[in-house]
Amino acid sequence: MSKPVLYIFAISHYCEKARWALDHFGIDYQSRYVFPGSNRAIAKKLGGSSGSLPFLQTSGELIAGSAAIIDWGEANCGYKTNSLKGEDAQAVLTIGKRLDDITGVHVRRYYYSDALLTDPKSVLPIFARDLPLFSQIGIKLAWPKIVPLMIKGMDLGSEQGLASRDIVLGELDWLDSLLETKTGYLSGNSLTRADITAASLLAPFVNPPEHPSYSRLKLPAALASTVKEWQERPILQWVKKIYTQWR
Ligand SMILES: N[C@@H](CCC(=O)N[C@@H](CS)C(=O)NCC(=O)O)C(=O)O
Repeated sequence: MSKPVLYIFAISHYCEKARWALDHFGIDYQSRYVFPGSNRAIAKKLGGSSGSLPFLQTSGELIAGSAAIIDWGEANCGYKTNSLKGEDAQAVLTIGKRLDDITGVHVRRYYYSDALLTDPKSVLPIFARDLPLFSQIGIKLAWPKIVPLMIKGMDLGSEQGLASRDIVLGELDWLDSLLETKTGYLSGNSLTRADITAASLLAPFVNPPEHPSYSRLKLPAALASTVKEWQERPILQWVKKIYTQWR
């Protein structure tokens, strides 16, 4: 069987979540970095209905979305000891769903609302770095056209950025409270998919050295200064620790 192919954007925290889980499961796969905007055409060509990244092409199917990729990894890794289901699988899934639907969306909108409006060039290197050479030139030329499409697609703006920041703050409070059980994990006594999800989706605020792509992530000044004030929060300290221990 040929290796599964994971289609990703280097900057995407959802892509990091799927990649980390596949690494954790010990699955031998190939990463393919995607030119922004071409993801939908690629998905369509491969028979997928959603073009959002990440998606995973296996020998039999196209698996769309980080949560479904983790389900697939869990079913196909063959090592019971690597399971990310946790002792209370339903509680783990419930935490993961909120992280995916709320936390991750607003971390992204908060970041891009500042970065793409005030300093769009700062976002380019991380998208460009891993593309084939020809596409690296192409993305530099196309960037002025890609930026407004991203702004529209994600409903970015200064008001939206502030609204997302407030939502993120509520999410950090919630996550701080989940850590109060002192097991070192968000649910139960072992690493679960909820931990990988939380750490990946908050990684832009922590920039852990173990992250495969964030050496290129540069936060705009205003966002960087807010995020600096948050660094001592239990959940951000925990993200650092989880990356060091598990990534
Ligand atoms: N909940 C989804 C979110 C995926 C998502 O929003 N992907 C973004 C990148 S962070 C994307 O591909 N956006 C471009 C598009 O949808 O065309 C998951 O966990 O996979």
